[in-house]
Amino acid sequence: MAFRKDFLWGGATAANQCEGGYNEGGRGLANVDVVPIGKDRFPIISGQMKMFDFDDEHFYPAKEAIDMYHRYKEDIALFGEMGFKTYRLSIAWTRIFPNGDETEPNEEGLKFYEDLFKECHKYGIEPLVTITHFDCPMHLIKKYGAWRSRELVGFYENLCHVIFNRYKGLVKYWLTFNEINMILHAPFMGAGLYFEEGDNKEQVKFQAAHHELVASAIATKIAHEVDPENKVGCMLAAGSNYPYTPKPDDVWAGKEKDRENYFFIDVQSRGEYPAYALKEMERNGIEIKMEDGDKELLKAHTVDFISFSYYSSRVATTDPELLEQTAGNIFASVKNPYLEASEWGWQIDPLGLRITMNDLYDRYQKPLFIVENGLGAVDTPDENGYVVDDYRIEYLAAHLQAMKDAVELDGVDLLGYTTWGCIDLVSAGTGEMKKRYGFIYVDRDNDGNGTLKRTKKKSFDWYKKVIASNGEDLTN
Ligand code: P53
Repeated sequence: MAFRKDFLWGGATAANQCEGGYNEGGRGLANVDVVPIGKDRFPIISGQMKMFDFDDEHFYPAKEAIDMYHRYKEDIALFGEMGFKTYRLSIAWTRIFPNGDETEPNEEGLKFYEDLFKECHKYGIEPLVTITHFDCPMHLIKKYGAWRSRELVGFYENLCHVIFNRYKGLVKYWLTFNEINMILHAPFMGAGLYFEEGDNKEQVKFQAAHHELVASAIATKIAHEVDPENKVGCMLAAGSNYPYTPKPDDVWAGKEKDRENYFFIDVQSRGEYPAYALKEMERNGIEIKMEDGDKELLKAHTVDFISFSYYSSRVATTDPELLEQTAGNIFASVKNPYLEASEWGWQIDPLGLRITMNDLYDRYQKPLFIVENGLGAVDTPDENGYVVDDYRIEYLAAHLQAMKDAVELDGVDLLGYTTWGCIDLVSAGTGEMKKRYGFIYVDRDNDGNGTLKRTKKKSFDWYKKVIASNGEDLTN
């Protein structure tokens, strides 16, 4: 048997990509609400173009998303039918603290998630909760400049106090920041950061990252104090870097690229800034302002497990001619000539998952949790809404086989696996509905048309069988 008996099979979503109900239940506005679909999306998410509110020219897919705010019971019932042991979701910060800096939380928001968690437990589903999945209250962005300000640490701490106490006994698995390394690639979407004239962008990003890292350690501390049963994880947008050639310069480039990502997890898991990062910051004139006690906090409250998303491996080179980017991905990467790509240009590499798992396990020696993996593809439903998504089954089966190899042959300790977008939802990178990951089809298009009706795809029954066999039966 490859997987532990209590292996946490499931699926993952994020509040702003599925809930909708953006102005209901007292909810405040967040960065993730005001990122439109279309050509301005990338300049906005990367902090080059300012968008602080809705305008009439753009369409904002997160406003209604797939309306899970009103339909979560139906959706969780379907997850239960597939046999999910866990459901990864995120809390919308602005449902709990609409502005972010209030002293008292919004009861309606708290109640919404309490009901949702109880609904999960009805089906024996353990919630896995991301405290922030890219979202930052708009008010905190306008008033404090988001995570560039130290004050955000205190507001995040308040949020943690409230949710850990309120959901004690209902939630045991927590992730502090989704894809914490995304702050480097999509600073507005990832952390509410935008830049002013004359800003040293790297300085701003790394100072903001320090605030998130401290906030993450404080969250871990409080989680353990409130309930020793709580398990807290960091979350990395992972995918190991391959050197383009055996040329030592390319190998070195790969190592540097990996370290760009590992930096965050090194702090969260080993509890201190790694020497290579300190040296590099020194060379680049980046100075992290720390407060007394920060270093001790980071050291004392490291994470219990390492979670990550994996969609693809990456390639590094020093050859400028090859620095062509793979299309449709926030992470610029060099094309790997040995791999096929998805319709969005994301290169498909199941063995890369095994490599990535081994790299992370070798480095941290803590249990891993794969909290995102999947294929974004165009689905064509028949007249009954049924989708024959053999391509998705094929992608997932190959990745599950690689994951099994990492556990069975390499001895990696793995807590669970949640596929990304187990129900179709809005794409974070592009804002499209058309880029679907789900086992459950949602009738909605890029422009917001559709009945929002849910239908099972072929992969629904396949994944059900995978879970029932605890990963033994991967056949289509
Ligand atoms: P979409 C880029 C690269 C790796 C992970 O992405 C990424 C992104 C953002 O596009 O984000 C994670 O929706 C993220 C999810 C996101 C998912 O990957 O662009 O945690 O919110 O939806 C897939 O296809």
